[in-house]
Amino acid sequence: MIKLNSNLSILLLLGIMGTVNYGFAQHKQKKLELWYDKPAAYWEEALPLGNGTTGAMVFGGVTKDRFQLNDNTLWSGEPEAGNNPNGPQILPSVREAVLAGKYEEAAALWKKMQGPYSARYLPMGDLWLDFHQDEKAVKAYRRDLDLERAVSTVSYTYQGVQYQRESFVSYPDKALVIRLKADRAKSITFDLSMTSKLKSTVSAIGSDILSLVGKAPSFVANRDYEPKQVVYDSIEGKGMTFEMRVKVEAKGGKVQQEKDKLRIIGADEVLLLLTEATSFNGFDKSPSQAGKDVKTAVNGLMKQVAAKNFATLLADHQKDYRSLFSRVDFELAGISTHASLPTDQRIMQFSKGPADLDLLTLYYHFGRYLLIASSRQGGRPANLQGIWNDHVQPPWGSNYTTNINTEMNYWLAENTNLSECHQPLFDFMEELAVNGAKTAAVNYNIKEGWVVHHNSDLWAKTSPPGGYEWDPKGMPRWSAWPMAAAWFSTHLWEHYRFTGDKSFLQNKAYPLMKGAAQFMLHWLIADPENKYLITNPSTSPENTIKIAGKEYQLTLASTMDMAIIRELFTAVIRSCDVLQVDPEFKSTLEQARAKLYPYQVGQYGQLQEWFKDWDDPKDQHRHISHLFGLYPGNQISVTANSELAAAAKKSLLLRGDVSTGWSMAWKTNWWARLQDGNHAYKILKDALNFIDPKLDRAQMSGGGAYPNLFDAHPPFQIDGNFGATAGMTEMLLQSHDGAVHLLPALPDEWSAGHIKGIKARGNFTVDMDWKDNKLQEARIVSNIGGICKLRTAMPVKVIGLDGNKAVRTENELLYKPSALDYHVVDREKLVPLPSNEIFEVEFQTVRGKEYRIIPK
Ligand code: FUC
Repeated sequence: MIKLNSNLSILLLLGIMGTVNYGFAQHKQKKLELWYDKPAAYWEEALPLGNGTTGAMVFGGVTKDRFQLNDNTLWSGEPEAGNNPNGPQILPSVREAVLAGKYEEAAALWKKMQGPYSARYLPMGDLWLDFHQDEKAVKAYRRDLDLERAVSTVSYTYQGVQYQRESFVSYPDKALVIRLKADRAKSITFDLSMTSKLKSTVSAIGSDILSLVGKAPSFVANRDYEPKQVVYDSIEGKGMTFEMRVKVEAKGGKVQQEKDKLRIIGADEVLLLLTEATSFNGFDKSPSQAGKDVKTAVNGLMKQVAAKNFATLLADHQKDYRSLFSRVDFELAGISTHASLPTDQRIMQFSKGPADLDLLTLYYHFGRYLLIASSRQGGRPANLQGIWNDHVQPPWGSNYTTNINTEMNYWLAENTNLSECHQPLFDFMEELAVNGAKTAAVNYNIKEGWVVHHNSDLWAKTSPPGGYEWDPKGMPRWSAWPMAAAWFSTHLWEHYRFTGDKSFLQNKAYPLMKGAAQFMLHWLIADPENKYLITNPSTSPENTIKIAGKEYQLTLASTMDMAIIRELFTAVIRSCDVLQVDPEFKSTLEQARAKLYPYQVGQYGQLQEWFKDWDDPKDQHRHISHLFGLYPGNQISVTANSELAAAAKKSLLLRGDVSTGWSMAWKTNWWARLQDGNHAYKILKDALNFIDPKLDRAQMSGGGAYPNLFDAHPPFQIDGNFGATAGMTEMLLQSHDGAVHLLPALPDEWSAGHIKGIKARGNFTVDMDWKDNKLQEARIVSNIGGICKLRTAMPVKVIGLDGNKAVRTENELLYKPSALDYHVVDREKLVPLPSNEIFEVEFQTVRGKEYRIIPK
């Protein structure tokens, strides 16, 4: 085993990099791979594979290898709406208490309106390969994840034989595929077994298949991640069933069945194929009463995958994966000081010297890799842990937490050219709209539109959640938040702005967006003291309001509420124009939007979080929800509403940089929007703070990266990975503000580099090269035509315009935020914004044509 804990060994390794011989091929270390010199001892060291449904964490063990497995439809429980018919009686008293300033009373009343917490996303099981080899006698061990191929490889030498195991999870063939090879015949011997933390039985089918049949609990009532006893529903049969099967195809040697194991003896090469199915049959169907036939499903899947040989399976997997991953290329020039180190050691070194820019671009690509692996068309959206979870009681249920986390999972979908991977969220919204219409009617007596609260699950739960089982009361400061349908709906509009897909807008997006807006029209109430429309009750997610030394959970008209509603109404109003529909509804929305309680700039020059200037300048809370309008919203920018941008900047400065993983990722995006590349970059660097998985550090501050580059809240939460990749893209390209802005927030230390294949609103594909911190050349492909307004830091020339006679029309996808009404307490307190010089050029594009942009 290679140990790299001394400078000498680092030098030795530097010497051999690029030519290490692993027997089967010269392994040339690749830029886009995560690699390690020892097996994973902790889950956060294992490497993730996935196809949007099946997730596998590869440990690469030598004595015993482990593939920890998930299926993203395996959740606890059954459909359970949790709606509360007492809501319409209670709501007026909550509102009255809020208006009277009796916030404690309001919070106590709200608790009576809460339903259950979400169901839990569950681990399916483990596949074990027991080699009985002595780890100490292993040489030249290497374990990697190649991001260009989505294949993990483990290789080592043992007693003079070179072994190699390659694994991948195929989207076209819906299976985990593992191939074991050795460079000497008859050398592959191991025991194959399966286990699950859930109730299960294992049996052999014929001589070459193992099957694990399991049952999910109805709910999990225990606060330990690994409860010793999982509570199953007392009603016989309730809860989901599942099965996973593994088939052995051995060349040479023999396969024997031994109780619930298969023993592979003296094979030359072995192929393992694993497929699985659950009885999940739709968000509104009981998986036990009206579930899918698991056996038939898993049989069908196995038949499909077993019909192909390894080479075909791999080729089909590569073709599918690369069609998404290879769209983008991103490199930063510079000396990568630690390029030769295993990835975990590289992360440890990251903060110590000049920045390892290649690690940063690896982290960037890893974000895209994870989205492709956890969110594919036809599947469920990525949850708090994507699709990878090893806990029976995962943190926060590994659910869909909707007050930031689920949305952040999709921030990179459009701008990093993975639009298709956004689809599972849109499909989920259609289910949420069905349940959310019932919650709106039952809980609030609102008969139009749909609502989603703080968290959801496989059953598309929409009711306001209560606490966990051990804290049945829950917290109104997160529960009283009916804003997720509205926020999700802005994703539909963004998808339209990036693709220009009118049929998507008309058929899928508009009905959902309209429903979310209808709910909000009913939810808003007139403030009795002035002309404004406000929300009541209202929270600013998970933060408390401190007034005269006391902390409260609920109030009215938080800045985030108003910003989300403004964003949604704008999107629906514009959709009405594009689709030429619903003129009356449009005008109702326009009138309502004009009356929304406006932004306030408070006493410290900060963007106010609350209805009144209650902001605590020492508050370091991870949620800074009042900056929604700066990002991901498109209301505040350096050029549009710049005083509000200055106030947002002050809020960010007050909150500080270091926080949980996802919070830092959000901050990266905000600083990018403020066009301060150096500050965005500083926070990115903080996000690569090494988090040791040995330490139990579940906490609300100080996130970073685990050895496998998974984002640490801590604990592991995938949103930080996605948010950081989105943020790096936002540093290099923006298009929310009426123009395609090239290199809007380039940090000084990223002096040279290139990025290719990223997307701007208006459906432009953008490539850029820069050097000495200046744009050298950009290439813009116009995928649907339309005017392109470009913004750059220097005057540029557009090449390729010749013969372009198309008529100029406004590009409705590239609009500027409208001017806003707002109030500033003291203009003297406003902090300055970067005064970067900006040049603009506008040209009509033709569909399918490429334009070159060079400095003048
Ligand atoms: C929200 C956040 C927490 C965590 C959880 C899943 O509640 O406030 O930090 O990310 O979601």
